[in-house]
Amino acid sequence: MIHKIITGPKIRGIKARAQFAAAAVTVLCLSLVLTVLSPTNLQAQWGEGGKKTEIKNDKKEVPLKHGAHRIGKRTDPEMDRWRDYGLGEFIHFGLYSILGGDYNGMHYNGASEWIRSWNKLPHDVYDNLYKKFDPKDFDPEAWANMARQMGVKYVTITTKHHDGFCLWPSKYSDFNITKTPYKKDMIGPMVRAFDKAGIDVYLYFSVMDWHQKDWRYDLKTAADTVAFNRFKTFTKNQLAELLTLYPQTKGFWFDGTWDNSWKKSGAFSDSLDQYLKKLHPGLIIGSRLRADDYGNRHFDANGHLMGDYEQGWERKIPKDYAATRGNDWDCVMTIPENGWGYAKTWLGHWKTPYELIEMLAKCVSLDGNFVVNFGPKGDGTFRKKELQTAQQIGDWMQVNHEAIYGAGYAGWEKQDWGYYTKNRKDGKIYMIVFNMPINGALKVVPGKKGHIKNAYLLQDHKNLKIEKLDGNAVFIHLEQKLQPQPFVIVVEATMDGKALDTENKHV
Ligand code: FHN
Repeated sequence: MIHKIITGPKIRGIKARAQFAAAAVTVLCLSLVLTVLSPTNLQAQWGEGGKKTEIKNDKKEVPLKHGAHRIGKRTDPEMDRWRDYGLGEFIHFGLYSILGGDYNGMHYNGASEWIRSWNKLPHDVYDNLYKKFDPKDFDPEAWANMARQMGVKYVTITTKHHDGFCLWPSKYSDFNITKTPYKKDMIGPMVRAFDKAGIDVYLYFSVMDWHQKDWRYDLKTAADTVAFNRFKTFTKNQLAELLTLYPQTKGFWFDGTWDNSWKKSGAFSDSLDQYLKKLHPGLIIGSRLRADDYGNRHFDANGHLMGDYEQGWERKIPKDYAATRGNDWDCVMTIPENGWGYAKTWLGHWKTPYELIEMLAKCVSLDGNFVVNFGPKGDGTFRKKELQTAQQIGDWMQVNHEAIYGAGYAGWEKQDWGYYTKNRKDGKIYMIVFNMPINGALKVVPGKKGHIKNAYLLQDHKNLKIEKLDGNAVFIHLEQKLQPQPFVIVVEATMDGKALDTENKHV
């Protein structure tokens, strides 16, 4: 455009030419200033220590109609509450729970909830499983109780997985629970039981729906587009239905949004996001729902998060704070290696409660929530191993929850003994210790201006000896032999650069 202004019009007369040149230079300078100062050209870089530095980026932002709605975190009370959860529970329950990964004496090696896609199991056999769906021993209060004892603050329930089977009486699909021998709604009683137990409820919803004839993986023909438009309306109706039936819902956990058909529907998913939030103010939706104008998911073409938190951490945890890009995020984790629905046989390694607690500590230390998945059996009860895992996590949380709830990234230099977390409100620092050094001395290097004032064990509030090292680093000495389980030390520190007399201090 500037090029056009300079070379385009024919200018007569010296004065006019001089005026024009001056105007062109002004336009050029202004646009340069705007380009450099525009927020789109100042990007945040996240480094260890939680330092956010603005870096200049000459790359121009791509204009988008359906990009991120916001740069930076949501700051409303609903999202603050989400951020403080720390620990969550995921539940995968559906028709696949009946088979438990086995069919006709054969074992399916994939995740059991995907068994319908196995070429050894005919689709019509799977789709008729609803005739056998009768979780007689389902007790929503018992499910909520187990979650409460485990110490979870939120639960995500599968309302409909990829197979399209609805655990609620949807008037938009016949493939729903009322057609089963069980007949009754399962989602309502679950929502109410969890809500009563003080656990926030999120609804898992798979957009991809293998049962709907209008579902398409891609849109290659005009007929595909027509069918998929019907599918979009169906999806929107089901979601509105869920919010109407279960107003306690705090958010949706979307899945099955990776196919081209959905990636080409960025305008629709954008409007759907806005529609649902209007219908249900405060609703929380992660980054799996939307696609931008170019089909990018999670992050738009300019690298901005499209959603209220990043939802890409499935069975993996960011390696450090920089990898989180300073966003809200959650990690969803299976207890066996892979597989979310019930599998009669857990092949391979299954994570121990302490392994899961270490993952929880790592997630919270990096400002994320950690969500452990459970796959109840077809009769509606949990396998023993899952009950024991929940119980042991709960026992640990009972003593140490202070280091998890309302806590996040501390910004102190990571040490090999474990993870720091920091309470967002009072700034208390927690050390969650997993690897005890042989000399019983835990090195702590607080941020530049930090000075350790006091340290005590969370489990019994016994004060610990602090030994001063170089600079403001210290050793915290454990003088008692602790159980071989993760424990927490609470650290009180000043962060204003003022040193306190802590040398060899027994407090
Ligand atoms: O395919 C699903 C899988 O079955 C499970 O529901 C997980 C949970 O995060 N999500 C999908 C894959 O991303």
